[in-house]
Amino acid sequence: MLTLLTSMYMVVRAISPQAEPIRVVVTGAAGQIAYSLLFSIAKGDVFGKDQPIILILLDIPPMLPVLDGVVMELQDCALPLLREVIPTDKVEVGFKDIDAAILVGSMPRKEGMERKDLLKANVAIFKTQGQALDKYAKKTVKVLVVGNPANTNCLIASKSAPSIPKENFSCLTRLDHNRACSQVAMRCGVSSDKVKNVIIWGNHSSTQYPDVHHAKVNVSGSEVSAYDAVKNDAWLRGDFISTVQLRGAAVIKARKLSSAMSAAKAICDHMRDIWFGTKEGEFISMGVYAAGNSYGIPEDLIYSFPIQIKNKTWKVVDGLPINDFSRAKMDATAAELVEERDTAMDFLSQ
Ligand code: NAX
Repeated sequence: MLTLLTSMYMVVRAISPQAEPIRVVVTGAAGQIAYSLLFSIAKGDVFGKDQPIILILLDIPPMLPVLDGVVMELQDCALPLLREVIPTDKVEVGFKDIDAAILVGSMPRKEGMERKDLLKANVAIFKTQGQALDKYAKKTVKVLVVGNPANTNCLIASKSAPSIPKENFSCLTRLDHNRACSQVAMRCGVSSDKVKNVIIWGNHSSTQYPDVHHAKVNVSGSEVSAYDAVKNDAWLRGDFISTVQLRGAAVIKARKLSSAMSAAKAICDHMRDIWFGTKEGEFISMGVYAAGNSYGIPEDLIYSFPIQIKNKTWKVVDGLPINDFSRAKMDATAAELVEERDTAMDFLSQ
């Protein structure tokens, strides 16, 4: 009976018209990450190869002429899934009926700018965008915050959108996760897909804690712990951690521009996992709402945890043993987030 139903479903699917388009907004759409990202989204790498898309590109008014150029290029790609591209500087247009929001645009740190002033400017941006999500987006919208400080910006957006479940908001630490996978893979002389279950704990900042105590590496067909595969505990507890923590700064130093290609790839990985789920037995890292019941992390933060996703719903992978070395680092990054949140909340209430 089940086989019959499955084959009937496949026939209906084969002859039915393509799915309704979904509406996806990317903010900061005239910027460098978006330039690497939009093509992948529009060609089906994130939401599926048979999912038509309406792309909405949101940026600030001075960037509208640049957005026109991006629109022309997307049109010139002649991508069958791309049904419409809408450039705008208005949140009421940008967030109308959207299914997914990728919030890349934020206020960059300018020369001589204090950390507090940067936070203040970003609270204003993410409050406005959160309110617009609340008012105009579908209640099922999945929101990914990339613009820095990503964790706190995500928290502010979520607090400003009380009608959308907190669980629908997440922030990007997948780039850090991918960096950690790649470092271990290169060290072991294997491809990066042979490394799984690394964890980025905490803030997307230099206090983040890249942890491989639960990671596995497939070496010549057999799975071993990352510590056994690397065979160099000093490196794993020292240079490995600082390399991942400071990778963004190293890219800026070399390229004179911040990570864009790798950030775009990580955004695609993150959103695709939300849409289609994580692989069986594997977990990834993303910043999610901490409810105060996982690993002793204080509540009301957006904190990066090991995460599994099924049916567009994430859960923290709980119960992993944590040693003293890890505990101290997980707490240090949480403390930074608490301080950032408290400062941001002062600005939010002003
Ligand atoms: P760009 O400066 O190239 O682009 C940012 C774009 O955002 C600009 O076009 C700007 O006009 C726009 N923007 C500013 N305020 C806006 C607003 N209120 N509404 C809509 N658009 C607005 O920066 P890019 O290299 O693309 O980086 C974007 C953000 O990603 C930065 O905040 C950066 O720090 C952050 N990153 C976060 C990462 C993460 O892992 N969470 C990694 C990569 C990246 O560093």
